This record gives sequence, structure tokens and C-alpha cells, in this order.
Amino acid sequence: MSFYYKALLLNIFLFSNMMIIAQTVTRHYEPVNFSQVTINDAFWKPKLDKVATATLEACIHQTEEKTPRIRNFEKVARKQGEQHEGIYYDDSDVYKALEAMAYALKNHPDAALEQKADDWIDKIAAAQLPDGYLNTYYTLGDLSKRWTDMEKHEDYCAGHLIEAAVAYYNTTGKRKLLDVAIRFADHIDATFRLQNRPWVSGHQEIELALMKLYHVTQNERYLKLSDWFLDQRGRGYGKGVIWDQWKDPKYCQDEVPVKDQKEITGHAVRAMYLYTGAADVAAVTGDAGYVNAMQTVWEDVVYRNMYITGGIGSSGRNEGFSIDYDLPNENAYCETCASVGMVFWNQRMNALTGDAKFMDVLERSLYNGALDGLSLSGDRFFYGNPLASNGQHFRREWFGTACCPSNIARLVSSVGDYIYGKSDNSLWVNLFVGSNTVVKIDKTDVAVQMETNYPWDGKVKISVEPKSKTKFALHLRIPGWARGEAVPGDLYEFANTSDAKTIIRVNGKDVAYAEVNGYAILDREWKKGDVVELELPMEVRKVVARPDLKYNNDRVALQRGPLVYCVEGADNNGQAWNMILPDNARFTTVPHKILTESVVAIQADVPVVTVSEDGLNIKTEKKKVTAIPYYAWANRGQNPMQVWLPQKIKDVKINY
Ligand code: FUB
Ligand code: ZN
Repeated sequence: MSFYYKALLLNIFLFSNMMIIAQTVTRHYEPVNFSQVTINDAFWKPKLDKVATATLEACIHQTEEKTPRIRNFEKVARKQGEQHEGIYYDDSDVYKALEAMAYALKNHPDAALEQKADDWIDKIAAAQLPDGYLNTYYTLGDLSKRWTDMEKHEDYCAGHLIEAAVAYYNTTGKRKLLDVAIRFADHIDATFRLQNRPWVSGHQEIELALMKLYHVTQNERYLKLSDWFLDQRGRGYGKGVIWDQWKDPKYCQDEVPVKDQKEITGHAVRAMYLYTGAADVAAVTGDAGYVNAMQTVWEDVVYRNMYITGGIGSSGRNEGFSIDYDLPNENAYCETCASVGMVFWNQRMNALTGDAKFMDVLERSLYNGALDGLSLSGDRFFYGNPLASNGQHFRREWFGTACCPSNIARLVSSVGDYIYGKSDNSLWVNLFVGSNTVVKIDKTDVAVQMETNYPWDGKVKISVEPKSKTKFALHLRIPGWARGEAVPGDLYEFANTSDAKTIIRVNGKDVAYAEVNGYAILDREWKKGDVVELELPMEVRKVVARPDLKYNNDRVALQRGPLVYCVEGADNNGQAWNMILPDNARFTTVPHKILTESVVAIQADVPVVTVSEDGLNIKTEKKKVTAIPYYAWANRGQNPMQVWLPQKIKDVKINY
């Protein structure tokens, strides 16, 4: 039965007893799971290996030795009345690291790492109570208070446990953690939905996790529970419980029901996880209520509240959104987890709608705002990701609230989830990553191999090998930036037009193609040995911001392909704020090394202001300025940095 047909039937089944068959949407494709994708890409594979080694080593060290996270699980199992140590949501970091281990084991098999994961799983399983409850904060504390405080992240931790369990099952086929997750999810379902006991999750996450559990178990109970959690929001149940701290239901997107939401508010990570879960439910039930609401909220994010890096949540006060167009650069909060959440949500929206604009935003957040959260060495992290620095920012080994390190670890190591999609008669290529997979399209196995040096180079070669000749449509994403669109909407635009064209060849011949929603559609009979070549124009583009973004007035940013660039002191005699970028600046690109990372840097001869050695004079002279990919900054000590480069002398500052 086709995916669409199943979704429609299920929708009718779920809602027919309410006599309402709501307007339905059908998901355009099903993402190909990371466990089916092998990555050998020059850009990503070293990062996957780094996460599998250095990043996870850091997470394991912090989780086991430097902090009490694993110790809390051991204490529960010992049952000796020992106290909980740390913060009430610390369990979640164990689960997220475990999830990253699961993905890493696919990309970088490692018996010792698998053994470590199995040891952790034993400890987690031993901390589960007979009724399925699992949370070290309450079990070591006052268990009679469990499920009394919606803000205490019990369901958030449960969500991360479920996600880890599904990932580990997908990679290894081992069920132990999955069975723990199922028992916990059943406990939650019995405690809340089946008793219709109001509960607004204080930190959304469980909604999307339950949908993963639904897909792996095919048990509709989890779909219903996820939808139930979504439906709790915006009905006043959180009043006096989770709003206290903020006196504002907007903080946790609880002001109106999800289907009535129109604007982005509050905590950025909470919002991203919420909308990801809603899109996941809509993908199965076809519920247009969620999709319509999310389209409007998405526009509010992307058209008015997104950094050029794809980061969101400019305010540290609420770790989230403030007012429209309030996007400071040096004080940007822009949490790594929020960019990770942008990747999650935009993937779901892309699959639901088949519109590449969501993948354009995903790619922007992934290669810039999110990747910036991880050092090139793999063992240092950014929590906030500013777009300008006077040298005060640096990556840290860990944080008290340590949500970001394991979040970026799990995102990078699961990048295989975002590359391909499939539907009954189509193959979707969304990201350009050297990789291979086999997808079943209309009962035929089709092997796909992608080769590329993206994002440094715009050439992508895709070999398609169906087992037997078969007709299907290849949906090949043509990024917005290659079509002259800096971002969807008008928050940012390219300063100049370009004549450069995207070229697509099939078996060496240029082909004309229909373009639908940002995808080139190559609908034909495919046979063994067919090769598609895509050539994207990798030009240096200047980006200007809408005047409402006052921090960017009289400034430009540089972008090449999906990468946003910055000027960092390490490449420019310790200075990053002392140049202006005139309209007529000419750019060249050069291979460049940042530690061991080979990148393409951008250079231009531009006016640079310097102070004489005796400190008595300033002069302006043309000098070569080097810009590097934003994600790679802050790896060579503390340095000034800027993404938005001044065009007028009034904005020049000299560090001396
Ligand atoms: O509350 C759990 C996590 O800690 C949030 O997602 C982050 O924003 C940080 O506050
Ligand atoms: Zn975080």
C-alpha cells in the first residue's frame, strides 16, 4: 500500500469517530534513514570520524568522570538512599550522547564504543522502576513528587531516552534500550492520555520522540500520545505550573493551541522540538491544521527572526526569540541546540511539502549555525554562536547545562538522515554529500552513489543503478542560493545579480529540466550506468540585510555556496574589525588551512585602517583580507571576528 494511501486511511481511522475528516496533507517523501546511508564524503566523513572519537570521548569523559550523570543511574540501581547530584535534566545528556554513539557506530564501527554504549544501557535499564518510570532526579529524590511539576523535564528526558533507543536499535538491532523506552512510554501513556490528565510538557521533545517510537514499533498508541501532548498546549493547563518563571505562556509556546499558532515566540529549542513533533504527526495523520500553522510560524522565523547563519533565538534572557528583526551580532545568543532544532524541523517541513525552501534553510543552519557549535578538534563547544566577537568568545570543554555538546554530536553523526528521500515513484536528493545508499522505488532496488567535493566545489556526480530498467522521477534540489535567492523571504538578499547558471547533464548531455518548488525533476526511465552531473555556480556572493536589521546596516556578509564567511583575526594580523568592504571589492578564492581543516578562503584587497607603532597616527591602506567559513572560526585561540563587514568608515574599530 502506498505511503500516501496509508496516511489517508490512518487519518480517517483516527478522526472518523469525531465525524470530522479534516483537510489532509500528504507527505511528499520519506527520508532515507541514516542506517541505510554510507558516507565517504571529503567534508563530512572526517567530521563523522571526529565525532565518533574526540567528541564522544569528551562526552563520555564528562558523563562518567567529571560530572555525576552516570553515577546517578548507578545510585538508583544500588537503592541505598543516595542523593541525586547535578541538575534535574542531566539524564537527557546521557541519552543524547548514547544516541550520538548509535549513529557513530554506523559511520565508524568501534567495538569498544559499542561496549561502552551497552554498559550505559545496562545502567539505564537497571534504574527503571517496575512501572516503567525512569528518572534519576525523582527516583533519588522525592518519588512521591514525580509528575507534579511540568517544568521538571521528566518527559523531555523520556523523549531523549526514546530517541537514543530508536537510534541504537536502528544501528545495532539490539532491543534492550528500546524495550526500556517502550515501558517508559507506556507508563506515560497510562499516566496521562488514558486518564486524560492534563499535562503540558515544560520542554517539548517527547512529541517527536514518540513519533520515532511509533515508526519503529508501528504501535499507534505512540502516535496518539504524541498528538495528545501537542493538543494539551494552549489550553491554560500550564498556567501557574510552567509559566511561573516567565509569567508568560509564550515562553513555552503555550499561549494558544498549536494549530492556532501564527508567530514564533519564547524559547527557541522548545519551539523547534515542538514543531518538529507536530510535523511528524501531520506526516502520518495528514492533519492540515498543524501544517498550516507551521507554515505561518515558519515564515515568522525565516522572514523576520533568523540570522544569516541559519541560527535563531537572539536573546539570552529567554534563550529564544525577542521582537522581530532584533538580531544583534556580538551579543547573539543563537544556541547550538536551536540550530540543531532548525535542521530537524526544516527536514520535516521539506518532506511534508516537497518544497526545497525548507531544505535551503536546513542547509544554512547545518553548515553554519549548527556546525559552528563544534570545534575542529571535536572536543570543544560553543553554546551560543555570535556573529561578531571582540575576542571575548572561546569554545569550552563542557557546560553546567550541557545540552549542546551531545546535541551537535548527534546531529553531525546523523547527517546521513538528511541526504536522500524516497516515495513510490521518486528519488529525492536533498544534500550534496559523498555517499551511497540503496532505495526501493516502485519495487525496484535502486543503488545511488553520490560523489562531490561540496561545499568547496559545485560539481556533484550521481550514479543511478536500478536493478532493472525503471521509470521514476529524480528530484534534484537546486539550492536557492544557486537560483539567486539568498534566503526564502526578504530578510537577506544578494547585493548583485549573477548570470551564472546551474547545469545538469545526464550521461554527459545537457538536459532541459522542469523545476518544481526548487527541485529539478528528471522523470525518465533509468538504467544501470546512468550518471547525472550537477554543476552549481560557486561564486562569492555579497549579502545585504533588510534595513530593519539595524545591526547590519551599511554592512555586507559573504557567502559561497551554502557557507557563510567571516573575517577572523587569526588570518588578518589579529584584526577583524578594521577594514571596509567597498562595493567594487573583487574577490578571489584560495585553498587555505585552518589547523588540519582544508577550506576555501575568500580574499580581497580592501581598505584597512591601522595605527602606527608609536600610536600617534592612523592610516588607511589597501591590504589583502582573508575570510574563512564561519563554522571554522575560534579554533586558533581568542580572536576578533565579524560576519557582517562594514562598508563605511564609521563602523571600523581597531584593536590595539
Ligand atoms: O532545558 C534544557 C536545555 O537547556 C534547553 O533546551 C537549552 O536551551 C538549555 O536551557
Ligand atoms: Zn543547547
